[in-house]
Amino acid sequence: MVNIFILGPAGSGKTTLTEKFGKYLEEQGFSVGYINLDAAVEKLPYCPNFDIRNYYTVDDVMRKFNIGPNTALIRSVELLLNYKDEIKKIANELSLDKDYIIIDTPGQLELVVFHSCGIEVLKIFEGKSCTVFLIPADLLRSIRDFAFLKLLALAIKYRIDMPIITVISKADMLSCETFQEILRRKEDLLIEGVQADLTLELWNIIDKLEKKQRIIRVSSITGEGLEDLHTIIHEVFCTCGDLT
Ligand SMILES: Nc1nc2c(ncn2[C@@H]2O[C@H](COP(=O)(O)OP(=O)(O)OP(=O)(O)O)[C@@H](O)[C@H]2O)c(=O)[nH]1
Ligand SMILES: [Mg+2]
Repeated sequence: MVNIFILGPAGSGKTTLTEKFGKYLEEQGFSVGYINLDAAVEKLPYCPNFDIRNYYTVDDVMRKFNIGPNTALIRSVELLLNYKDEIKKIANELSLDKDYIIIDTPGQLELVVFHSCGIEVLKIFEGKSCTVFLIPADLLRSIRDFAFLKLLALAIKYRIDMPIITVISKADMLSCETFQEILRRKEDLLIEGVQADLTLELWNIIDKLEKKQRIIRVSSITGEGLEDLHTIIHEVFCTCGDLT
């Protein structure tokens, strides 16, 4: 059994991928459990085995504490820890008969990774765990965008201390050719200027520190990359651990 946390910037396609990837795994004959930790989501495309909204929603939090939406989002992640036992109970039950548990995380990435309570929530889940970090294709316009988001993925890996698989989500919005073209524009980094120098340095750090992982492109619309994603999750836990 593997816990798969779906993490990424707001709107990067976490909830949609939770449903599509889960369905893909089920079609391959695996059994899948679904957990929703996002108290702000209105509608879910999948039927969760655990849904934090059965305990509270962000609207409830705003009303109860008389606070604005942004503070309520922070409070709603802190409140997850009050339901630690409930989450643990369901996760343990699911781990008995599921091959995978997919965990859909709150929209705002920073709530999960900046706040220590977010990290504690991830630790509620026992056993093998990995994170799928989504870099949405619509945020990728230049090599600098890519360098920045890869660096963020690396910082998150450092922060959560768990294998992290970096994936380009919404791949249908960025053709392979355009993406390759963006990568080829590494030469742009040589253009004089502080930003360019910095980007080059950052890129070197990424190359040096990041365990090499082939780039996976996934689309929940076309189904592209779902098989690759499954393969790489398997590779994370196989003895070779080679993700190149
Ligand atoms: N083109 C395209 N759009 C997608 C894909 N996946 C999701 N979307 C769209 O992106 C928007 C956000 O998708 P969600 O799955 O709600 O993203 P999220 O990361 O869960 O969003 P938050 O939880 O609010 O941060 C929706 O309009 C989706 O229809 C994809 O693979 N391709
Ligand atoms: Mg979502």
